[in-house]
Amino acid sequence: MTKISGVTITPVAFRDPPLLNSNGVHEPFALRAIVECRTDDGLVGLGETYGELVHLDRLRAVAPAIEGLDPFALNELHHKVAEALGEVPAGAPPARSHWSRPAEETFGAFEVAFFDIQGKATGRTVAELLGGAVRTEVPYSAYLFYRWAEHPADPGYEPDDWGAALDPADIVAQASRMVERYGFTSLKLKGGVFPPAEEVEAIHALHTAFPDYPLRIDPNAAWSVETSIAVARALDGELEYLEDPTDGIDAMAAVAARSSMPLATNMCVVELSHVPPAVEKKAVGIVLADHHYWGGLSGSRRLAGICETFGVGLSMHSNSHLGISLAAMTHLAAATSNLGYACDTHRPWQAGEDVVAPGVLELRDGSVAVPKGPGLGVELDRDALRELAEQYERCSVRRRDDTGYMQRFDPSYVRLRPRW
Ligand code: GKR
Ligand code: MG
Repeated sequence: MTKISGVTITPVAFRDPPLLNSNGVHEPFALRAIVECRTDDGLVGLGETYGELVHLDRLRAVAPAIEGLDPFALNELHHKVAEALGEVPAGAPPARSHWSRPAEETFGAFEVAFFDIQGKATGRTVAELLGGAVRTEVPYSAYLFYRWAEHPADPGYEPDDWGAALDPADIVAQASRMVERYGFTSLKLKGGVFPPAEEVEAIHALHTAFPDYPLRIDPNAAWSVETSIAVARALDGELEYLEDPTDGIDAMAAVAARSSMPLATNMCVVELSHVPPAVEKKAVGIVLADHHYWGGLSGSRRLAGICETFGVGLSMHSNSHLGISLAAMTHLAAATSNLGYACDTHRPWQAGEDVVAPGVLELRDGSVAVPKGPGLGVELDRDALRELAEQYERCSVRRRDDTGYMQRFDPSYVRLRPRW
């Protein structure tokens, strides 16, 4: 029987543009951890997750504990992760009822690598292992950001050619370029950056320029209940959904009760215990799945089933990521029939750096074709992995800190929730 014989965790850094959000601005480098699980018969399974030190420590604490495991034994993997993170006493019977978010995150990174091995061992794609693809192409949404043209304090850092986006006309220009280059057919604006009236104008401008496109805005809870209701009124008839206008299930429920469009979230429903109150209070119409924190692909499938049961819609969240994550997201979305919305992805902001070999995962007509090779269907580019690992060693970022980075340029900046 195939067994896990070794695990390598490699932190990497890739260039990230100065994208603005309600917490501040993206630093020049985004961090990821690349997980490689090797088997005694020569297979390598890939996973990718957050690269901050706290995550690396957890991955490294778990890595020795999973050696010897059968890569098909996902329940045992659950248990080993919880044991290694001190969430269940060693030797206690396996259970997964009340896992913490850190445990779900750590499990998710290894679970994707295990699925990759399973696929390579059986000649099946991950989508097939998840029950079979119900779509061959997975639609993604253009993720529009207000942004600066370049990182102000990094003279050696070559800026990308997207330029600044600071007003509605810039956002329409950014959307046009995204649509032209990648064929996106739905648009999401990261809000919570400028006063709500300006962001409402940006959505009006997008609606005028792209009248048939589903539009979303996500201010990451930068608005009060009153502001959220006013924005929802101003955008009546223009939004596919309004994502996390305000903070917490109760506040979201108050907004939902007085808004015409559904509310979506990747903030107030992020673990199982949040689902019952959110459903009971009718706080959200759509939950964004994310295998990085919903307990991997199997945990996300469980979430999909719960959403289906309660008539809640399902979309997919993204953070800055590389190709292993995009492959996992694509297989998951392909095999999840009730995923009814174009998924989020930060892919266009990635400036061409990746740890997977090019050729698969191209964004065409707004979609990524499900990779056909076994497992995730992507190949690790070892030279690129080494380069991005060296870039990690050279760069000073060790923890994402959008607020601290913004304060370097605007010392008066404070993180406020709600801000308006
Ligand atoms: O990349 O700035 C960003 C986003 O704001 C990200 O951190 C969010 O987690 O995209 C995410 C979201 O939908 O909230
Ligand atoms: Mg969001």
